[in-house]
Amino acid sequence: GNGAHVPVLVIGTGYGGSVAALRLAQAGVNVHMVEMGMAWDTPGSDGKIFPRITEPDQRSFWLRTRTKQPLSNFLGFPIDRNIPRYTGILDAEDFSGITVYQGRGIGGGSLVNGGMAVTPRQEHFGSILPSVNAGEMYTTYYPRANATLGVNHVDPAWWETTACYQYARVGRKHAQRSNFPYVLVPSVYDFEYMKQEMAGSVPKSATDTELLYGNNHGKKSLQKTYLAQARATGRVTISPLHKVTSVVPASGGGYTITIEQLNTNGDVVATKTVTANRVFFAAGSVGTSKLLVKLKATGALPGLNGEIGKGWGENGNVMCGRANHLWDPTGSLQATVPTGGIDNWNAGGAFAEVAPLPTGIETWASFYLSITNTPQRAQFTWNASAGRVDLNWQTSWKQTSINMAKTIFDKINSKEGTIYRTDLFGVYKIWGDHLTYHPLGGAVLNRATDNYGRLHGYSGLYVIDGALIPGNTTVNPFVTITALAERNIEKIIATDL
Ligand code: FAE
Repeated sequence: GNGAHVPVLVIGTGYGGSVAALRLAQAGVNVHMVEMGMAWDTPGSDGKIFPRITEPDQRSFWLRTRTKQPLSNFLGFPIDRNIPRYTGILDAEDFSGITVYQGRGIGGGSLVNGGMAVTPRQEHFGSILPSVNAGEMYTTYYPRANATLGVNHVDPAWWETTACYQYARVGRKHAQRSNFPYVLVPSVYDFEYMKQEMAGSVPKSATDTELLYGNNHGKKSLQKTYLAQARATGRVTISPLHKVTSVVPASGGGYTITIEQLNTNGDVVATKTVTANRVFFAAGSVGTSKLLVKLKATGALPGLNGEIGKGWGENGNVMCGRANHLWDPTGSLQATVPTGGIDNWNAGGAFAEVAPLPTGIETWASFYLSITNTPQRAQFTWNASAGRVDLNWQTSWKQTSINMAKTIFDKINSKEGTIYRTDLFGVYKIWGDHLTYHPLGGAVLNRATDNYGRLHGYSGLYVIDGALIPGNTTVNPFVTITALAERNIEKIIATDL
């Protein structure tokens, strides 16, 4: 409540925040978590908590009156539609050069993401987090993260035959015919549940176009893993629809946190202050960076160092589709959870996930989200006249990512005698170069913070989310965010409490 004092306040309930809350609670510390999004525990009028990808409604988007679907077009036609303004689950946050997609609600990105739970190859780890001991990560913290996240592997024999992964097998065939390795990747979607979906014995989720706006079954979001364990300790409370706007040193020690309570229209209905001995910034790369940049520039935390806001990258995300021949249908039933990728990282700088196009009809299209080794990094800055934080990313910077993705798809197209789809992101537009799903950086480890996420300039302030990672993880990021948080919180509990 207003005026309360808590030992630890965690801003945000995504991967970093959930790791911090669970491990602190297990160490006997009471934790309060503040989450700007909704709780996502109550069904809507259709009896479901989350809508399908094919039927976006008010639950789908954060405070928008029109959907902003990542795939904006089909057969060249725009598919966005008007929706009531609501504190929905997916935020398509627009900066001048890029739209950053993020989850909003208890569980953060785990509510909306594809569930691909990929540990980077150890040989690449030095390029991801150069100041972190790789040996410890691969023997202790990656295994701990994978176990607690409930990561599982698809049964290869089932994958080879099920109708819902025909699109993935077509993706593998084309990769291998061009001599690219195709790797099956682990997931937090329960593949035993998916088998039962296909057998017709349980309610369908991934095989009924659920993803992006939440999964009603099957996906082990943080609500079912870290946060369930955290709540079970009895030491963790969570306030949804509460947004942190300020953190300042308190006169008696610790910090005073200002929090706005929102209604589902996004209006501020109350402003509260709480004091805490320690504050963990876990609002995601964008959320944490925006807060820290504003607090430094406006004099709330002037002692933060000059690295705040720097080192932001988008994991080199770029999307594209290919048009297959009529003898290569990708299937009208496509599980929304991707299971594999094409690895051309060392030779071409690209790891391309073979993604679904769950339209319910045969499209003869293969669709891909590439993660690329682009060197481009952007910076968040305070725009005093507009009273907001800007990001200086340029859309043209995606050209390096496009070139890297082309090392895979130009070769496949030439081998198969096929072409790129031009109807998915507009009219005659091949590349989805306007967005990212993987924001990383802005308060980089060992620069804005020490080597364990302690913010320079203020004792008791920590960063513990994707903002710590300088822009790229070579693969999908949440396992690395989780593992790094496990490493850092272990050190912080051992030495700071
Ligand atoms: P995050 O999960 O974003 O959590 C931050 C939380 O803080 C959110 O719940 C915010 O609402 C909340 N918040 C922000 N500001 C405030 C504030 N001022 N006050 C209170 N609360 C606040 O951060 N990654 C993978 O590894 N595999 C995938 O298959 C995958 N697919 C994805 C698909 C989509 C569509 C999207 C959007 C992302 C995907 N990702 C995937 C990325 C992954 O979800 C993301 O890297 C992590 O969720 C980031 O974790 P953090 O803990 O940094």
